[in-house]
Order: sequence, then C-alpha cells, then structure tokens
Amino acid sequence: MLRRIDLSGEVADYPARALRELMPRAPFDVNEALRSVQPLIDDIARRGTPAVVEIVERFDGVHLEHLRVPATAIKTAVEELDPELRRAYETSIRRVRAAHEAQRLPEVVTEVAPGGTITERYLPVGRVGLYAPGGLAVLASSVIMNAVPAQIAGVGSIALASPAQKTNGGLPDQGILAVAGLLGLDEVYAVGGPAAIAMFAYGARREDGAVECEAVDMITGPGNIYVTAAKRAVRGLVGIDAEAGTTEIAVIADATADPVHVAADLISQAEHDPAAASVLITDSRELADAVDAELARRAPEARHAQRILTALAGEQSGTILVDDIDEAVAVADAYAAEHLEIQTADAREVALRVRNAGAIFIGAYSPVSLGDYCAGSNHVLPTGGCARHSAGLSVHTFLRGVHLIDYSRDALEAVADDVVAFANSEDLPSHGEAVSARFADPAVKAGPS
Ligand code: HSO
Ligand code: ZN
Repeated sequence: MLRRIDLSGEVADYPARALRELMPRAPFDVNEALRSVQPLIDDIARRGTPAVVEIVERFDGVHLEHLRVPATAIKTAVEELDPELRRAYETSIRRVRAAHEAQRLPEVVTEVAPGGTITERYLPVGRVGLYAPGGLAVLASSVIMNAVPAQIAGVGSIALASPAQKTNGGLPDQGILAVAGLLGLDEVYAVGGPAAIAMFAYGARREDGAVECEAVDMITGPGNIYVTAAKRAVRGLVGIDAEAGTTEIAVIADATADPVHVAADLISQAEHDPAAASVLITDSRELADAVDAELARRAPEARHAQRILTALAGEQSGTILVDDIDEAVAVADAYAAEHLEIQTADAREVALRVRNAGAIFIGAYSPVSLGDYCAGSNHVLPTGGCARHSAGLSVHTFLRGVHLIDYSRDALEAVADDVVAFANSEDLPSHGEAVSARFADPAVKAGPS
C-alpha cells in the first residue's frame, strides 16, 4: 500500500542533509503559484473593495453587497448550533485556552550592571487578520486555533475572513460563523483565498471612500498553495505566520504498536487532501506489513476513499524501514513532520529525543485527530520540513519582545570607555562621542585643545 524506503542499518551513513533528501516529499512550488496570484493582489491594492467583490464573484460565484458579515448572521449561527456540536466547540475552546494561557511571557528586568537595566517586555501585535479556508473541508477548528492565541496575547483588534459559500447564501460556512460567535469575534468577512490576504494586507475601501476593512499588521492561518503564495507576496508589509503546506503525519512505531491505530491515524490525515503525506517509520517489517494490510482494508471504505487512496499512493507518502528506534528518531528529525506520533514502548522517552517536529503525539491514546480538535494543543503547525526552524502557532506568534534600556549616569560612565573603543574600531567615532559628550568637562571642552 505505502511505498517502502529501506534505510535499515544505513541511517548513520548519511549526513543530515542527504538523509533529508531521501525523505518522501512532493515538491510544493509556491513561487509558481505566486505568478498567478500577484496580479490579483495588485488589483486589490489599487482598487480596494470593487476588486475584492469582482474576485469573489469570479472564484466563489457570489456577489457581495458588503464584504463584512452582519452581526445578526453570527448571532443566528450560534443560536442554531446543534447542542452536541456546541459542546464539542466549547470543549475545544476551553482546552485550547487552558493550554495557551501557559504561553504568556512574563516581563523580566535584568540588572546587567549596577544602575543599568534591560527590561524584556512583550507587546501584542495591534491588529491581526485570521484566515479560515474553505476548500475540500471547511475547518471551523482552525478559527479556534488562530483566534485563541491571539486573544490570550492581548491582540486588540482581530478580523476573520473565510470564503463566501454559495450554499450558505453567500455567507461563510455556518460552523465558522458559530465558532466566531462563541469566541466573541464580530469582525468577519465573507472573502476567501488570495483576495482575503490582499484585503487584509492593504485594507479595502469602497468607491465612495468608506473603509470596509482596515489594513492589519499581521496575517495568520492556513490555506491552499495560492493563499500561501499570497501571504508570501505581502510578507514584510505585514507579518505572517509560518507558511502552511499540505497536512503531514509521520508515525514512529515499533513491534508493540497496534496496526489498527497506526493505519487509522495515517488515513486520518490523508483525508485532508490527495497531496497529504502519511509516513510510517518502523523497525518492524511485520508491523509495516500489518499496517499495509489494515490500510488496504480501511481506506477503500472511508467516506473520502478517493482522496485518501491518492494521498497514500503519492510520492509524498511511504514506509521507511530502519534497524532500531535510534535510527527511527534520526529519520524523524530529518523528515521534520508537521505531526509526529510515537507508538513505541517507552513512547515518552522516545518523544523527548526528537528534535524536529511541529507537534509530538505520545503513545496509543494521543492520536493526531485529538490534537486537531480537542487536545488543547495548536493544530496550525509547520509543514514541509519547516519544523527544523519554525514552531506552530502560539501566543508567542502574536507577541513582540521589546527591550527597555535604562542606565543611570554612573552606569553609563562605567561602560563609556568600552563603547568608545568599540565605536572607534568600527570607524564610527561619533557613536563614541554620543557617550563621551555626556561626561566631557565643559571648561575643558570650551578651552583651546
Ligand atoms: N490536521 C490539520 C488540522 C485540522 N484537521 C483541522 C481537522 N480539522 C492540520 O494540522
Ligand atoms: Zn486534520
């Protein structure tokens, strides 16, 4: 079922980079997508609301009188929520809030010398635009994962955009609206894809000059390759979170793992997209065979069988055979999965040895789909190997550290010679003089040199 890459006994032979190149991964050419979205972004930057309306009409087949969703639609979506689903949303919100509260950063004052302090202060981003995609699956859960950390960080102004759905009278998906209502988000736009990103980055005015959407300082949230390309295009003008590609799951499993659990979890993420990646890393050929058999049994029965079978058969998916768990950890580090499950004996101990992963799911009872909804962890995570250098969405994403520098006269005088020497060495003597001028004897300064 899954293609096999046999690295058993060879993992240590490869330098990290070479090992990375052996991993199953499909190309994800954002720059190619950028060429097709750039004109659309430029159009919105130039013309504002009329351009957004035209693009929404072209791509989503909906004519918008107003980009913004009326407050009554959000209220109704909450009121009409099925009670069971409402409980699920509320469980998710409660747990995500609890886990993310722990990410708040305290202000720290350090006295680096007598009378000289540096204060590390964290300030929230002023205004953020969150994007919740439509596409193959409309993910209300992603609204929670984006909004909760921003709210806990103290972001003062939060806007949400999600595609207009023809099937919902031109409003975004009802689940998205209901979650927005439960979270207290009232600024929601029925705009999707690259148009939403451009609208957030440049703001949107109507022809009569009225502002429909104020430009934001930062944009976060997942999306397809065109959304990712649009975020790349506006990066710098606004901040963005890590680029999110197609979902990935890797599972490190040994002979103790239950092949039913492993197969079900590999299928769960393959369900997202035909380009999703499902990777098994194991030191047990028996387990690999049993997982293959289970995949062959389950995948064709799944609701989204076509998507799943395509994803499992794709070059981005596969089983990597290794000799032992040390090799498995080295492979997992090289792959740097968005989601990594550890289904081995001593799973926690193995998890603590992993260096590169967006999130790590420990043992038989912590599947990725728990994390997608109700674990409390965040599900907006780095894909495509970006877990080597980036983290998932968190409260920190929405905070900026700023140093407050506060030295007394004595503290500055005590270090003045060092600043002067350093400045002179860089041939920037005026830098040094900005310090020494504060201590020069005025009588001496005024007199003949
Ligand atoms: N697994 C996705 C998130 C998600 N799954 C939302 C279901 N809904 C990316 O982490
Ligand atoms: Zn998922």
